[in-house]
Amino acid sequence: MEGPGLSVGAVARRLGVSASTLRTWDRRYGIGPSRRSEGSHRRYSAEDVTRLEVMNRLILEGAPPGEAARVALGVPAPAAPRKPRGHGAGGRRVPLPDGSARTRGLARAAMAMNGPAVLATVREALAEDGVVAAWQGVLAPVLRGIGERYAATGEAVEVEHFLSALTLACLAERAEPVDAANVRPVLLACAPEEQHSLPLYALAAALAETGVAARNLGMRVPEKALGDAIERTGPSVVFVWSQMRFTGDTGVLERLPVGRPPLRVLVGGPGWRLPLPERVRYVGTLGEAVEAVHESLGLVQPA
Ligand code: B12
Repeated sequence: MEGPGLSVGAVARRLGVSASTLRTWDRRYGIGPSRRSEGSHRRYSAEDVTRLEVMNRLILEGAPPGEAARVALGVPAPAAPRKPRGHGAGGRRVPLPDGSARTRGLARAAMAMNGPAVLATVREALAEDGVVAAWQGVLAPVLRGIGERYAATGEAVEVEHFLSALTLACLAERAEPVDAANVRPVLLACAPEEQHSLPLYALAAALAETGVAARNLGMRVPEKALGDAIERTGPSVVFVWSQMRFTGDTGVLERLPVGRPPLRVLVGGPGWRLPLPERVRYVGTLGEAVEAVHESLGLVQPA
C-alpha cells in the first residue's frame, strides 16, 4: 500500500464491514487511520489495515469489540472492570442458548449483514465439525435465534433471508459425494407451497458426507411434480419437509406413487398434521434422517 493509503470505503470493502462501523471503531476504541490526507480525509496505512483485520477476526470469533480493539492495538488489559457485554449494541442481539464463540460470531456477522464473514464462518463450521454437528450446533441455533427475534420484535426478516441464502449456498457446495454408494436415487422435496428448504440442503450435504447422493427438488414442490419425479427416477427413498402447518397436508403423502420396489417415504419438520399415513415414517433430527436414509438403502451407517 503505497502513497496516501486506503480510503475508509476501500478498507470497509476489504473487511466486509460498513464504513460507518469503521468510523465507530475509530471514535469508540481509537482504532483508526494513523494519518489523514489533505482536506482531513481518513487514510489507512497497511499497518492500520492489519490492526483492523485482527480486530475484525476477533469479533467474528466472538470477542466483544472493545476487547478485540484492545488486543489489536496491543494495549494491556485494564485493571478496572469493563462495561457489561453488549452495551451499546442497541438490541441488535440474537437470542442464543449458551452459544460457542463460533455461534456468537455467526449471529453477529449475520446481524451486521457481513457476507464474507457469514460465508467464512459457515464454511469453517461445516469443514471442521462435519455437516450434522455444524447444523445442529451452530447453524440451527443461529437460525432459531433469528426466528425468535422475528417472533418477538417483527424485525430482522432481512437477516433471515440473508443468512438463509448464504447458508443454503454453503450447504449446496457440499451436496455431491465424491463416490456415490447408492444406485437408486434418494429424492428430497419440500411439501407444496413450503418455502423453508434449508433442512433439505442440510440433509443433502449430510448424506453426501456419508457417500450418499440425493436429488434435491428444493422449495414448494407441487404434488404432481413430486409424483412425476418419483415415476421418472425410481428412487428408493423420498424425504418431504413441512415447516408450516398450512403445508403439512398428509393427503399429498397418501397420493404419492407406490414405486416398484416400494418406495420408503420419510418426512420431517414441525408442519405435518398427525396421524401420518401408515407407510410414512417421521424423523425428528438431521442425524436421524441420515440414519433412516441409510437404513432404507440397506447401507451400513459409518461409525
Ligand atoms: C430460514 C427461515 C425462513 C426462510 C427460509 C429460507 C429457506 N430456503 O429455507 C424464509 C425467509 C424464506 C422464511 C419465510 C417465512 N417464514 Co420463516 N423461518 C426461518 C427460520 C429462521 C429457520 C427455518 C429452518 O431452517 N428451520 C430448521 C431448524 C433451524 O429449526 P429447528 O427449530 O432447529 O428444527 C427442529 C426440527 O425441525 C428438527 N430439524 C432441524 N433441522 C432438521 C433437518 C432434518 C432433515 C430433520 C429431519 C429435522 C430437522 O430439529 C429441531 C427440533 O429439535 C425459522 C425459525 C425456526 N425456528 O425454524 C423461521 C420460521 C419457521 N418462519 C416463520 C415465518 C412466520 C415465516 C413467514 C410466514 C414470514 C417470514 N418470517 O418471513 C415466511 C413463510 C414462507 C412459507 N410460505 O413457507 C415462523 C413460523 C411460525 C409458525 N409456526 O407459524 C418461524 C418459526 C419464525 C418465528 N419464530 O416466527 N423463513
